[in-house]
Amino acid sequence: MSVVDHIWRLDPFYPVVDSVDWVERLVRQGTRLVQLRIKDRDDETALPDIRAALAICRAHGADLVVNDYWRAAITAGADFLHLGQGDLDTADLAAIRAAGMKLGISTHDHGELARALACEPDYVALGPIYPTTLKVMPFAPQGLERIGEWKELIGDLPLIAIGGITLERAADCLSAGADVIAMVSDVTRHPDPDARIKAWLAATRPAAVKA
Ligand code: 3NM
Repeated sequence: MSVVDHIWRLDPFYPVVDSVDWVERLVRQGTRLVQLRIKDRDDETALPDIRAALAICRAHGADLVVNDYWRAAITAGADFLHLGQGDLDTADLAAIRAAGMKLGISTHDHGELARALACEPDYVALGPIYPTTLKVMPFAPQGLERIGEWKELIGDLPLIAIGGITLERAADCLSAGADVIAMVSDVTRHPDPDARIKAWLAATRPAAVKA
């Protein structure tokens, strides 16, 4: 698959959620790209949820990205995997590639970017762009300029921006060079998540067409 195909395939609205219920709620409304980020399980206990989320996404024509649990992702036949830098210590990249999965990797500084690029990922995530309340982070907010710098460094690889991004901040991140906006709380902790999902979808359609 060429880089252009990647850009076409990755939707600019990329919510990250921790349950199959959230995946279903999102894709039923038209979300095209969603990450299942389940915490504190192992491959065996995560597998049923990964299978269920994958089936729901496929039924709705959406792409599911599995965070971590690469063995379960291979077993389930997932198409996309996301790994953090810590996950890279133990992941078998050759097995992941042999399974035909596309790979996204989190980065927070130049050293992590170099390590990620050496893995020949299919996308690179940069965070946290703004302060995030969701995850304890040893990294200061990157800011918008860093998005542009990362985009120059990674060239045509899709760049995912994450961390403290709200719908109101999304346009700035896209203008700065991000191809895709990932978020957790702006959707899942919103007082009216369904309305927020609709608003995100409406706001990101032009970006999807433009890409
Ligand atoms: N990864 P919210 S920031 C899961 O910087 C995650 O790699 C990050 O949550 C990174 O949209 C983050 O609520 C949390 O700020 C994003």
